[in-house]
Amino acid sequence: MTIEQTLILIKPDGVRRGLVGEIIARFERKGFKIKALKMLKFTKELAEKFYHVHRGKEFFKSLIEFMTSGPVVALVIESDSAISVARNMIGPTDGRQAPPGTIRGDYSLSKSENVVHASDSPTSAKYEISVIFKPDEIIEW
Ligand code: FUP
Repeated sequence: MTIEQTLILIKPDGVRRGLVGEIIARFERKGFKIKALKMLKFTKELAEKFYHVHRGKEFFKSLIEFMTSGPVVALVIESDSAISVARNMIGPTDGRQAPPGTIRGDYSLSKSENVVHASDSPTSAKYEISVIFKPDEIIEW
């Protein structure tokens, strides 16, 4: 058993479309513990820091514009193997290819506006959590 924490973002399209409750409910029902939760609006600087691994790629500018286009909801969730479990629940990047039953498969028809983010490795989870949350915002319970 490996207890992990991972960072979930409900992206601006998910917030605009009123999917916040639906998406949080899926993670809760699965059994994750919510350890931190907040709504925020990404600045350009924060979005570029969060997605620094994609700097230089052809989609980087549109990704930053999209991620700063409205509020997001960020969560730290915890479970055994949280990182891979959450990745399987969100599905592949492109909502057109994501299988039904995954969040992207059920709610997105796009590779860029794909409703939700989940960290893809222990290294990125640690980094992404630290970009969005201060240590004292993660609640022990
Ligand atoms: P994912 O880990 O599934 O969120 O996907 P990536 O880390 O590869 O990409 C991060 C985000 O960049 C995606 F969620 C959407 C955006 N993106 C595009 O807009 N176009 C692409 O071709 C690839 C990614």
